[in-house]
Amino acid sequence: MSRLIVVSNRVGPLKDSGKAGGLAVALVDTLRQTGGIWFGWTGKVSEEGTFGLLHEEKHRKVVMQQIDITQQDYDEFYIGYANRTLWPVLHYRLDLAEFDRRYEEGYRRVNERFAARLHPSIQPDDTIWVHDYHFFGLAAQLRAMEVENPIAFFLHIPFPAPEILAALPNAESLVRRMLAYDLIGFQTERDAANFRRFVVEELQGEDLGNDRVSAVGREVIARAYPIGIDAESFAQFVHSADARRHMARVEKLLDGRQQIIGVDRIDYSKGLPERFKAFERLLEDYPENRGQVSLMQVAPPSRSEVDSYVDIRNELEHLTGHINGRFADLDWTPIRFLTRSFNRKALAGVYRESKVGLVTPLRDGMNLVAKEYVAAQRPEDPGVLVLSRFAGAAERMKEALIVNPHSAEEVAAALQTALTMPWEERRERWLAMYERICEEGAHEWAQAILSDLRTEFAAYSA
Ligand code: ADQ
Repeated sequence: MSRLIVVSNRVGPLKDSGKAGGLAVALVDTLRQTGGIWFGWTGKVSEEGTFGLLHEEKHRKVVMQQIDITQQDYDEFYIGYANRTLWPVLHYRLDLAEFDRRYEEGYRRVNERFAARLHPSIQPDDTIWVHDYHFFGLAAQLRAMEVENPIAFFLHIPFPAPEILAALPNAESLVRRMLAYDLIGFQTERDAANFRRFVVEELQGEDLGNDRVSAVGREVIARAYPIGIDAESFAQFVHSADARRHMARVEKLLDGRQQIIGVDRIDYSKGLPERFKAFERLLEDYPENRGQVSLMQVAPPSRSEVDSYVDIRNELEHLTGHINGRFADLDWTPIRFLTRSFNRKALAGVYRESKVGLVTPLRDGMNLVAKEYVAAQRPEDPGVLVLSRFAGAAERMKEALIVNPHSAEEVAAALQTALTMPWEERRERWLAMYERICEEGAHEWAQAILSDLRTEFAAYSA
């Protein structure tokens, strides 16, 4: 099998420190099978930027290569185009999107520079796999440098309907450049279909069937590959000392009451204010839960350089104060809002002690918290997942209680159903989801993409 090169904005860690997410572990394992390179940004800003030192670290057949970017790249490419333009547009939030020519130019410049720095490491037989919205243009830049290797792309976030994407001033040229990839993977069938529709409708391309489209002299596969987690390992975390310590703390805190858990980065796509209001609605519409059920929301801040992220944190603090002020009692706090992160083992313990997993993004590529919550449950007494229909995860987790996160009334009713669900039904729903997430794990996901890419490419070049 040919050597693999993975490119993503942030890389690693190469060694499983217990902090690495399932995705990082799956990618490192995949890289180890063939040997390879994981290429990306150091996370640091320096004067030389992409012209500076190539930081290299090797561990068991995998080389991690990273470069800095300049302050200007950081402002225009990372904070600018990636987080202020693409992230909101791809999450259907045109109201929050900022369009600025400098961001667009910064994005193109950084894609070009990353391609130029990666180029000397590429050998003729390598397979290349690029990740996420930071690098839509990377393959086009590599092709311009006469790289003919098979190149796959995977988009971790949604790909919106063409009617939404068309609002992006350079949408057509962005998608045209994406056609330089050989295979483009999406989280859901809907995302893949949106992409194919864009190619047909906006680029006058052709739908060739079997997830293929052609336009501008290129033919690509645009197919859904829903990302998974290593569910069995995550389930094992609950037996760790860290998990047990956290379970004991939560148990003591709850003292026989029930807990609903939410775990998300603070991000407007995650529907957090709507979630808090739905919990308030639960206490209004079903007063028997007052004093009995609390919501724990674990939400570490992210992207604080972007105003809308600061606004949402302020709004959440305000809502927590309002709801707690309205309902709290001597020995019961309705909402616990924790702006910190936990290691993955501790998190598994917190999920397990929570009767309901509440995952209500307004839009989400997949949402791995939904899968982690299911993996961490007690088989003999599982909790219930309440899941937004707008999370990619909802496409294959139909046994969750599926809700419209914009309706406080509907989410409150689903929470009440979850809190009172009989054991047989809880167990049946949980088992169906658990079995499926075990079958559709992170390794299977990576293998499916790479095997389709290699098969296609072999057929094409024969
Ligand atoms: P994210 O938007 O980051 O990922 P998600 O899929 O939920 O969303 O993954 C978040 C991860 O961070 C989970 O593994 C979760 O456990 C962890 N996490 C969140 N808060 C935490 C905390 N306080 N402490 C510890 N860990 C925490 C993007 C896309 C998603 C897509 C993933 C993977 O937006 O839609 O599912 O990539 O493709």
